[in-house]
Amino acid sequence: MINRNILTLDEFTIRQYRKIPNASGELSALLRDISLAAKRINVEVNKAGLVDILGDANVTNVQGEQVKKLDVFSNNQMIGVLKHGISCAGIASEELDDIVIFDDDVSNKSKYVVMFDPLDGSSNIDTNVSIGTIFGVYRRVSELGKPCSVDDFLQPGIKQVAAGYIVYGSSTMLVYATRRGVNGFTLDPSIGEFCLSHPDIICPEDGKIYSVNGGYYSQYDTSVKKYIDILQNKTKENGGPLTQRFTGSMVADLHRTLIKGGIFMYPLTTDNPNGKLRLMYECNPFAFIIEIANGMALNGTQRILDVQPSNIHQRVPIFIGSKNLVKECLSYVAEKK
Ligand code: P6P
Repeated sequence: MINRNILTLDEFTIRQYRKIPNASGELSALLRDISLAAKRINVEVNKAGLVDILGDANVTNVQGEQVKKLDVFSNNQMIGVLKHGISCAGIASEELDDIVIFDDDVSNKSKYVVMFDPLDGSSNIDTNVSIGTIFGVYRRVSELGKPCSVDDFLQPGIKQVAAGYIVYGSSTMLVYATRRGVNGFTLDPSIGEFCLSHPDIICPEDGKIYSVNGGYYSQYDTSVKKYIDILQNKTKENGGPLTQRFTGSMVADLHRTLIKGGIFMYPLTTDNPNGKLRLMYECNPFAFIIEIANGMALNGTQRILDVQPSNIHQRVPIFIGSKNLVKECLSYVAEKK
């Protein structure tokens, strides 16, 4: 029996808004816009096996990756709700080479810009593995009333006002963080609303799961190999034994890490000497969420959130999750530096 007294996402964000004097309500409206796009994406993701929305869109994105039709659909949904809302002056997307400046009277007065990966892990679409949407929200540094600019997007992750993700899995969940905390909302299809199911999420300080692509072991730096060996040889006496889980979908792996604890790693490899995962719309949002939830997120030498971006598509290595595991990791990985 579903408890009808559970707050919907809109009720929750409006209650948060009422606590903040002089708040404009734009952030509540922004999150509502994103949740609408998520519901529409969810419908298509859940029926991908039934209609001709599977497979490739016969285009490659700025990453040189084959774009799936659902990527294109999801990207268009995110842009549509943000462009026609009242809170966003422009966006950057994994799917687009350049930023999109909305440049209309309402958008130019909006306080925020949003960076997102509309459908991360999309290579897993055809095999029904959980995939997700990731977003980060920044207050503009450019003058309100005028079009936003690239400077609004090249801010370090610590400047995020909010960040979140939607995981399209056994259930569809929207998780978002502000500096007031991390909260998770599960989609109740019977009323078409995201409902508060995971209030005040905290990432456990320790964990029993490590998440890394073991197939690249030979390409990792010696210090990373050494740490992976340490993880594989933990016993009951020193916090083990650990389990390895790696789905190939960052949203799925990091949602598990946030809830159950553990460490997720995507280190440098010889194939990806700068790392594979993107700073602005994959690593920064999750680093913000995990830090607010009492976890840690590093690039091997510094906080992910302190990295000063030079371009919207730059990649970084990432070590993220339970505070004690990331600290232990750093003691090996930073040694190499
Ligand atoms: P690999 C998906 O393509 C993605 O960007 C992340 O979601 C995922 O964690 C990673 O790449 C998987 O990369 O090289 O292990 O297949």
